[in-house]
Amino acid sequence: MASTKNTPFFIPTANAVDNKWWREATIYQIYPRSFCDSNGDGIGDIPGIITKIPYLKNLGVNVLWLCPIYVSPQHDMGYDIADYQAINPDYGTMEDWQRLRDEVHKVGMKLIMDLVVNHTSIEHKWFVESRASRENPKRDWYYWRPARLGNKGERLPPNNWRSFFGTGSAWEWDEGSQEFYLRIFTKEQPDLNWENPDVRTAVHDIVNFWLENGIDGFRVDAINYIAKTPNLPDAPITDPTTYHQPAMHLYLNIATVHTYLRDLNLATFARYSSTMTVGETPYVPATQMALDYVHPSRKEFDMIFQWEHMDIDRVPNTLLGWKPWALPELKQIFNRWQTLMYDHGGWNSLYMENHDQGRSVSRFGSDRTPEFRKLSAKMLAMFLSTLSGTLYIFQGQELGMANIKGWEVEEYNDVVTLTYIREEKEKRVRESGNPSPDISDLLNDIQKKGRDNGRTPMPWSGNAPHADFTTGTPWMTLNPDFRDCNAAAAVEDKTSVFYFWKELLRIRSEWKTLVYGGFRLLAPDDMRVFAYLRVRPGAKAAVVVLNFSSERVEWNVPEEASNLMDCRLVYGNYDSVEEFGACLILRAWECRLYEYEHLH
Ligand code: TEU
Ligand code: CA
Repeated sequence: MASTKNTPFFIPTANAVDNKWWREATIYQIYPRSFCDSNGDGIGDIPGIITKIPYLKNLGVNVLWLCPIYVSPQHDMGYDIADYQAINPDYGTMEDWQRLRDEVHKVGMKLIMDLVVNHTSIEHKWFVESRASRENPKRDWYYWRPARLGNKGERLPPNNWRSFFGTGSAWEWDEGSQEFYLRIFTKEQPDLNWENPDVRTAVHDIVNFWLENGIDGFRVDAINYIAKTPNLPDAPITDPTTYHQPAMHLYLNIATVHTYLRDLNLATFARYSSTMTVGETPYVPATQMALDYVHPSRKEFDMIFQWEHMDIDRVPNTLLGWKPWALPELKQIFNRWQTLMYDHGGWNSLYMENHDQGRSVSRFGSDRTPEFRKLSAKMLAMFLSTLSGTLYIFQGQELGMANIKGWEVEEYNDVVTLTYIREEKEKRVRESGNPSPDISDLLNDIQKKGRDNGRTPMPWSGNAPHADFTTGTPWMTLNPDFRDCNAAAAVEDKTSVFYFWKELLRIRSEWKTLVYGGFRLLAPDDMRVFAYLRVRPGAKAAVVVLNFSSERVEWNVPEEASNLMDCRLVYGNYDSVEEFGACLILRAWECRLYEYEHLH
């Protein structure tokens, strides 16, 4: 491409790069219940996971992250833990788990687990004791408060906090001991009182138990919720229609969280040489607040899961309301995070899916036709794998799995979805007086954002009846598209989304600029094309051009990139491409990765 100018690229100072293994790792998230069933009871299990290690090794991932497999009554699918040091019998035994750990290590991969310690299950022995009486020594392990008396003498929760899961109270009345307990999530998930040092020590013990057992790290659930504003003050009234007010600012990112996390780190992870931690932290912006969690000098986490891109299509103040989003906004979100971490020595985690989210292809790509599904899944794979940070793939993402189509509202299982539907329905009944209002539009929200979309069993083959996920009756209905989208077909087909991921992971493992380099956004306002440079002093730079639309786009290479000379196409999702010139012709969902000699 002809260059008129020869202005050097801005090359930011390289971030602190050490030899921590997790920076270059690709982490594969397993949702055990839906991964692979080995004994025909319809529930995925640990022996099933073991049989799939060769498949994962073939894909090229380095780490497996298991969603909770501990004893749990499963009110929130294992995120309500009743015993942190025992395996849920549905999933196998401790011996099975040890075998999994050993097999994973044998092939050179690592294993991380999920730590859920903002709350326990109501069935955990700590809570059973705690609720037994007001005098119980474990009473103070949770937040117990007497009722507040309303104007008409009615019993009200101790403060006006709204639950994170919906519009009801964050408190639950306990008939037995005549007090309320705090539970930000479901009523089966009472919040632990981290102000109590015994609670903190007990959590340290759990972490050390698993580290002693040879795990390589933890994903730490909802961890920015653990510190609550002292004395639990009322939230300001922003919704006059109800007593229960949004109160996130009173229980998210409260200052003491950082003391707790540093103590946790020093008592546990810091004592082991090569572990990794990733904290799940909804509603942390790309500011100093994020660095406070991840900067190495802070000794808290290695990285966090930021949420801004996952929230881009959510109607504010609703659980699952879906709204359209615009590409420039997505670009700014990634620009902020990529730049923040690079410039300040922090580190990003890169993900577009997990067990709480709709499938990325259905939200950020297109599942309108099988062809678009494949193309846009590949485009999104290129996007994620050409950014700086530790890369995460959620099970099925490597197949380009799409959201569920064709289910009725009644077929969804997830507690968040059910709460959303129930509350929206109640609201409509209240507002219209009609006892059975039309709620069919909610289906659209759920089809985009419902958590069940990511939780359908893995389609291992195109064979009926259950895609070889189980020989029995699956605990959850499979995504009906498994004949078109399944692992066996993908592994056979060199043009599959699976192979595209595999090749990207190979490229990424060799081209460290993709992992460590600086990020420079191009054409920020373009509504269809997301393009950026990845630069690293002394190394070949990368140019990434992604068409986030089903349209054919004639894209004029922006002025600031017009001195790219001798670009070489490294990879793309179409067989042939038109030359990289001043104007690129990009077909539907086309993606391209170019390399060029570095410029100074
Ligand atoms: O999630 C935290 C959380 O608040 C969201 O993921 C939430 O599920 C989403 O906003 C609803 O749409 C973690 C776990 O990942 C999730 O599965 C658990 O339900 C939650 O914590 C409680 O443990
Ligand atoms: Ca099973």
